[in-house]
Amino acid sequence: MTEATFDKPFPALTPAQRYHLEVFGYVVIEETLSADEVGQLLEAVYRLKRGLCQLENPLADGARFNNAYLLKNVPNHHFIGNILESDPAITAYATHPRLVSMAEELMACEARIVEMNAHVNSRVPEDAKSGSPRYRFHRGTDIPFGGHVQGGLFHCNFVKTLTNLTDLSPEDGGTVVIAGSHKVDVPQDDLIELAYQDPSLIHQVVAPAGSTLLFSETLIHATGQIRSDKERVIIITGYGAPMFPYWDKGELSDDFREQIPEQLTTLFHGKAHWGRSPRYRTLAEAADARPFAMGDWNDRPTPDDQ
Ligand SMILES: O=C(O)CCC(=O)C(=O)O
Repeated sequence: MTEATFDKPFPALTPAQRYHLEVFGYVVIEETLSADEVGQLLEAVYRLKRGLCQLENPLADGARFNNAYLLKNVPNHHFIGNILESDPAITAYATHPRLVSMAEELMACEARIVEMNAHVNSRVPEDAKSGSPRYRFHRGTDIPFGGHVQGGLFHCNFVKTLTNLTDLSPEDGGTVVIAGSHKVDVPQDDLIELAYQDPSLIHQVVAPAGSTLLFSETLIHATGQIRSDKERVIIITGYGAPMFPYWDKGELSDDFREQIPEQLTTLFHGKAHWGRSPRYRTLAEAADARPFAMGDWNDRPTPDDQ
């Protein structure tokens, strides 16, 4: 049973995509964004990076540029945090009806945005020399706390939609994950060690620009290793259950808050309540294939408007 606050497809994933997500803890969906939408987001991220790089102190304790700041500021890696209101195209990405619904399907509840950031990174010279890459593997939540199973399907209360804005060939540093680790509750270091012993267990995102990696934050994952000369640009929204806080070291500005339409209240502010508006599907259910574009973030129709 779905209780939508704005019009979104449900289920958002095809049975085969949901099965892939179930088995591996992630699924990559190509063409979630059009070439034009990718272009708008790429420009927005580069504008932010330029603006931030002009600040004397662009880190969290310094000044902000369009409310964003740098979480990492080294020549080959700019990690830009708190970008939710930094550009209308970026806000549109975070509120994209299909992407929000994909997140809700994995969480099994209504979504609240908990973090929003972007990475612009390129090859680290020392990395290119190492034949067997080591990654900064991590999880965002643990399985007993973050996960649950209902109707035979795994769900997690913290998930991400990570979209690459540049093409990713195997040399271009796509996100790496330890396939299936999202529901194997044994010490994380043991899983990491066995994955290094059998690298076929490490799956890497290789996909054209405009593809979205949807994953459970119980899945062990990391930034991949760039071995090409290409810069990688990705944009990420983290979604949590509606009673979760926003944890991106940021506050939405008053000006932005005033523009939030009623049907997006939970998505931006969450809900101070235990009710999570459950969202479950069966594997047999076909995807709701209605087309949804990125559109304007503050002009999302309600289901009744349709
Ligand atoms: O850079 C990446 O591909 C992965 C990002 C990541 O590890 C995260 O968002 O937790």
